[in-house]
Amino acid sequence: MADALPVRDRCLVLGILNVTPDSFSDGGRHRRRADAVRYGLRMWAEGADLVDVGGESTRPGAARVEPEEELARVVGVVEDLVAAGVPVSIDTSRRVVAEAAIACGAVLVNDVTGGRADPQLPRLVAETGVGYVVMHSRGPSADMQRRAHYSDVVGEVVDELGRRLDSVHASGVRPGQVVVDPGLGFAKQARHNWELLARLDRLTALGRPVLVGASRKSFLGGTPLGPDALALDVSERDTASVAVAAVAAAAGIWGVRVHDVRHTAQAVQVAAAIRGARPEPRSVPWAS
Ligand code: PMM
Repeated sequence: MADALPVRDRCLVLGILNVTPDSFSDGGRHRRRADAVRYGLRMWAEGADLVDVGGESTRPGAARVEPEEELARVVGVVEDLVAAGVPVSIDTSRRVVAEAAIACGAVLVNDVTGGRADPQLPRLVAETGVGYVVMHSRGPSADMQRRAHYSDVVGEVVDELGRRLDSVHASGVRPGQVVVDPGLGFAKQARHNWELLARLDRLTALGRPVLVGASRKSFLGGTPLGPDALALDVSERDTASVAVAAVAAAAGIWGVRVHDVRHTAQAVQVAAAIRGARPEPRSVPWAS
């Protein structure tokens, strides 16, 4: 069984497709299967390398939905997108949902709990050989912001991700399957997100591909620019989101998870051109 982590010579773009009534930015927009599929196809046409389908909101304070409800939201959408030739990742922390999505052809599991919520999920990933995003978070979404206390956020996130990696490897997941993600906004205050973005090199030093999800998150709406501080509503954060994607891609990360695929696809190409023009070798530790 070959490990199937998608890799390109530039940062990948994962388009966000939340089939939920309550996600913070696109909740309620794609509740009907046909609408969700149409939107996924649009993102693919705009340059998404993967469409990341999720059926459970993880916004701070969100309550969990029943597994049957999550399944009903996502399975048909994954099925139709795969049938249309779109590479799909499934944003879930439940084995039962991931299993159904993989059976439909999903190639990546995006687990915001990094295997903490359902220990059976890493086992499934090991059995099937699909890619696996291990994201940093602390506790369930319902009360994660209470846990946003760090004396050294970068060091602690790197250590805690390292422990998650040890755990999923103990379940049989192979190193070549794994992507790590600092989990911006998950048990993080605004300044923690900025510090993590400033030290992406510490995350890439884990030796795994890195995914960053900053798109439209609230810390971008209050960018710390002193008297010029932005106070942007969620609908006004796409330019800041594209800026983060460009900077993160230039740092050599594997992928960005975004809402505005069209402009992000251009930004990652710009970053790839800059990286390609550098005199030093471009190799990244996880590709060797
Ligand atoms: N953020 C959200 C949901 N899933 N997955 C990963 N890997 N990284 C993230 O930062 C992340 C995620 C919350 O954002 P959304 O409500 O816009 O989907």
